[in-house]
Amino acid sequence: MRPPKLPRTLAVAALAVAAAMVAAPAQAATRTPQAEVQRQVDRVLAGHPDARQSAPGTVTFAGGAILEIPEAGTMATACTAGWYCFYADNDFGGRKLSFHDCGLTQYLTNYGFGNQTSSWRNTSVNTVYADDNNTQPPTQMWTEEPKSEAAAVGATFDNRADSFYTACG
Ligand SMILES: [Ca+2]
Repeated sequence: MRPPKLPRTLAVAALAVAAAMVAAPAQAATRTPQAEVQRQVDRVLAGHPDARQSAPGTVTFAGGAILEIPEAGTMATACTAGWYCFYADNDFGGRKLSFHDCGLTQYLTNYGFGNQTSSWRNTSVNTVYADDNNTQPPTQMWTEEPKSEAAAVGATFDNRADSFYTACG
């Protein structure tokens, strides 16, 4: 399979994430759900020196994006008003990655979220265009109109989004 064409900085970030995953220490046989979430948070932080943990299960990145990792069997908190959110699972489940800026292209791959998105919610006035960068040229997939949502992006586009452009509303 052809590797995604990404700027060099993205490739470096992806390598850092991969290295952090390989370097993860052996795990105890049992752990609490909270400890499991913290382990995942630590893994994300290891690959993103500019990021910080802003709450339990929550990482705020230097650019302002926020990743929330819910405990197994639970949902992430609601998508903050005025923001737009990508979810790793259908029905707004799993990890949630939130943004609120507009007028630029951003890469989900910078946040370990490439080929992950299965549902989304846009509570902002902006319009978001999701792309798959694993195709040449990139494939424009779905459009997130202001104040709209999709509990499932559908089989064709599931786990394919790599980047998005946000038009200011
Ligand atoms: Ca997914």
